[in-house]
Amino acid sequence: MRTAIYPGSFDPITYGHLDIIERTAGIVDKLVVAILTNTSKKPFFPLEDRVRFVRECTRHLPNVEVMSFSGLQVDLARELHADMIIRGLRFVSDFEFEFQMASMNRSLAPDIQMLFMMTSTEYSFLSSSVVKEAGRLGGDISKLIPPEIHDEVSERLRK
Ligand code: COD
Repeated sequence: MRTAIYPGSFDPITYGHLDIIERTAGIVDKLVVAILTNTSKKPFFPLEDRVRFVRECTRHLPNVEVMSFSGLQVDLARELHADMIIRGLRFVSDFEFEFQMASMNRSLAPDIQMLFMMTSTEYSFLSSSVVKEAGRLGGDISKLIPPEIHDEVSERLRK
């Protein structure tokens, strides 16, 4: 059985994340979306909301589980007996960050593979940060985040 973890902040989940989740779920037996408890990015949405949002948006995917985690992603991968860690790539700037993180992970846990999935063209500009900025300023974010969470996220960003 092939298990992958997809760690991230998901603050909030976007169509870009969901695209990576759906495509990965199609090639592994089990995918665990792992949401970091304390991120250096100081999340806008509390952890329990970020977890709930991802759960609501992935209900249609029977082999996807959602959980929170703290500590190192490689330790979580070991704990769950995962074979690989999935990350998404958009820009060259993503590559620099991801390469550094993958190299660090490799030195900590050489047995766990890092797999990178290239963004779909239509989501190449999309990040949780642009969703938050556009939403805060009253922009239409309905094409950026799934309908399951759209109303709640928009309303909270506008407040
Ligand atoms: N298209 C494709 N991929 C995307 C898109 C998109 N539109 N949007 C986001 N992604 C990808 C990102 O590139 C990333 O791979 C993933 O989705 C998650 O993105 P975010 O922004 O939600 O999450 P990050 O990058 O802030 O998550 C960072 C972690 C929480 C994973 C990281 O800090 C972590 O694991 N920390 C724990 C300590 C650790 O193990 N550090 C690494 C070794 S020292």
